[in-house]
Amino acid sequence: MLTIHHLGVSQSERIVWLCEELGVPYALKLYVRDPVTRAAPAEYRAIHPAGTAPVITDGDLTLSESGAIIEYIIAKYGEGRMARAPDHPEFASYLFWLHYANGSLMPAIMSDRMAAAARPAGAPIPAIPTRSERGLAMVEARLGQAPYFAGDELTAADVIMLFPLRPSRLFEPRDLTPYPNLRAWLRRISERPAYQRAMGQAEPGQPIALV
Ligand SMILES: N[C@@H](CCC(=O)N[C@@H](CS)C(=O)NCC(=O)O)C(=O)O
Repeated sequence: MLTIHHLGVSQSERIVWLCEELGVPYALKLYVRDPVTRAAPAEYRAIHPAGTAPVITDGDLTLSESGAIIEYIIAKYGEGRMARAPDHPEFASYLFWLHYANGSLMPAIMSDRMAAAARPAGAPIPAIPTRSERGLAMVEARLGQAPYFAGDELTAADVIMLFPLRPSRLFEPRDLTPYPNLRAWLRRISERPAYQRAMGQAEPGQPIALV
């Protein structure tokens, strides 16, 4: 059976949610971050040399990295669900958002955070939109065209995009008032029974509503 090694408040939430959406059976093992450094505990780092969440084990396989895990589960257990095949009109959109989430948006958010932390107090904020602001503008435009990133139905592209877009407990709260389409997407996800089940198990006691 698939085991999801879930580090509290981390990107491994994605994998729990994906399995709940697909109805793939899994065992969930919970790990707690160091309360001071927020790092994964030694027990977690011992599972895979990358030392980061998520990690899954499946028989003899131990796999790290959100995108790889998502593609593995979709290919092995998805039976064509939650993905877009090459002959689907949304195939390219599916690929774009599936890779944009961790390839560009997450690093952009992290580098904006670091730039803000390094800026001397009172220093002017650059007037040009940062990469993450441009990313949010793209997200808002896309979700104005379709309810989900790859069209009419939820796919793995939505699953991977959620973590950098949630007004998160990890990132600074962001005012989403200028992004009504993004807020509607977050609301749609919060209402999904599979998402509610996933969060109930991965983060018991935490609020489920995303907006
Ligand atoms: N690109 C990696 C990023 C993994 C990552 O940075 N995970 C964070 C949790 S959100 C983590 O493990 N932090 C704890 C640590 O580095 O000790 C992925 O998507 O799997």
